[in-house]
Amino acid sequence: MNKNMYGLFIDGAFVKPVKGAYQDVHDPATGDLLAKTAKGSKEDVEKAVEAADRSKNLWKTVSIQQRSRILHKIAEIIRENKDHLARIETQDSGKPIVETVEDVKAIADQFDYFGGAIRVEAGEFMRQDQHSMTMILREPHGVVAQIIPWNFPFLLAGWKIAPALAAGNCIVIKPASETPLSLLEFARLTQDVLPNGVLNVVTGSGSVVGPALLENLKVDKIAFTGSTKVGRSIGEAAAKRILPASLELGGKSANIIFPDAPMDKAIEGAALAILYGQGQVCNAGSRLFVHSSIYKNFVEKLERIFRNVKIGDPADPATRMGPLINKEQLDVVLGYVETGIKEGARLVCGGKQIEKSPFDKGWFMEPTLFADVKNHMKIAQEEIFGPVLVVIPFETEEEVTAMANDSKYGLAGACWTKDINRALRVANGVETGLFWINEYHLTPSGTPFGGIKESGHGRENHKMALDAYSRLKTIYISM
Ligand code: TAP
Repeated sequence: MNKNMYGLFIDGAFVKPVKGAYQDVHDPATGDLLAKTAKGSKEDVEKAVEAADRSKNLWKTVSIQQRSRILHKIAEIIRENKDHLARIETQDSGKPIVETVEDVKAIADQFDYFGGAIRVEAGEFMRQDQHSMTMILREPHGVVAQIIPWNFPFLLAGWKIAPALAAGNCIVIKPASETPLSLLEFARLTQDVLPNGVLNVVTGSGSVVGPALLENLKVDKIAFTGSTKVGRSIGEAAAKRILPASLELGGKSANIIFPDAPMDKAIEGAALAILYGQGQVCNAGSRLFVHSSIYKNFVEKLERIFRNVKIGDPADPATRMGPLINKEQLDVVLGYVETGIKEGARLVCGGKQIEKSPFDKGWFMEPTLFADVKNHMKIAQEEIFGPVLVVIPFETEEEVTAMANDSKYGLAGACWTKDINRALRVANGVETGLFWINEYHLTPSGTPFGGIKESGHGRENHKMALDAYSRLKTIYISM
């Protein structure tokens, strides 16, 4: 296989897909062909699951100390290859290099975090009285299937792989068809560190690989990050098999600006909340609520930022916004712009594809700002997944809390104010899995991440993810 042709990673080696089919992977900034990756079939999934199943008894008996050391070793490998991994991620996803460098660092940290966490979270022991005690043992599920979206291909894979390995599971993981390369490179880089069969990567279409994983009776758990639509179908299929499922899904997060906010930071934060990752971020601050007393001024300042964002070659460290992932996504986002105009929202700036992009091709889009939006409008209720911010004025804390909660989603949110009492009241009142005060987007390892309502359930990026990747066995002893 040539350098830009990837097979499936099964049982510690790259192998050709059973049916010999491959799919193209493109650079969204240029549209150029980057690589070809295997189009996995049901038979390939079976091979990968078999490999994981064969290895599970070995991996679960590797001592906690040794597993911990292996996770720290993986962290080291990621750091040694950080430029390579970030460059691949940028080419594959169009995310600016300044962002992918941070993602890669965060994943190295994630392996260190779980390498440490498993040593102290291996189980519990309680003496009930002089004659009895309880032991709680952490056991791995066995074979876990993991499905990853294209918006944080490496970061979200790392958030799943690290706790699953730490808890002693073997993995079959499927990256998004748009962005498989960083994960395949990760498999190659860790080939000599992990025993064969412990990590298997099956590329291919979600509608083929996903059901094949769900139907395979040797799969003991499924973890999915992606759209609410696909997540719901996975949840239903898992429920039929009583298969444990973690679902990290969509969002439409509220970002609330009070008149006493640290204003410069809040304006920058409101822009970053939506423009980071071109707005293709599940927890993007895509619904901005601004108090009416500062509304006009705030929107004008945001407009200035939006009009001056450095959009360009994602590989250039000066670039702050790259292209959207593909034409389909661009069309979806442009469709929402039309909807917003029809609904009567005021388009302040943006709204169009950038034809004159750095390469005169690719899927670049102008940062887009809608003002005078009503919370019931489609553009305020549906996840757009692009650089489109809707701004909604509000009068009172109660009113804005109610509007923030008037959403089917509940992933993240934020408020900006110098009044800590108010900040905590709002943080308590907003129905969401994660809430920032005077900050946005930051999730260092140890910050539980996950949603409520239609944003899914389960938490990652925290030691509690070990529970999702474990079966807890309680042994009660009477003496
Ligand atoms: P999806 O279309 O749902 O795809 C996600 C993954 O599922 C891809 O690997 C996809 O494969 C696969 N898939 C597609 N159909 C499937 C099926 N029938 N069965 C099993 N797997 C299937 O989402 P996306 O467009 O890649 O990602 C964007 C969505 O992810 C947004 O809604 C975003 O909010 C959400 N997201 C959530 C979070 C968290 S932590 N809550 C984080 C990031 C993103 P193919 O690529 O081959 O289609």
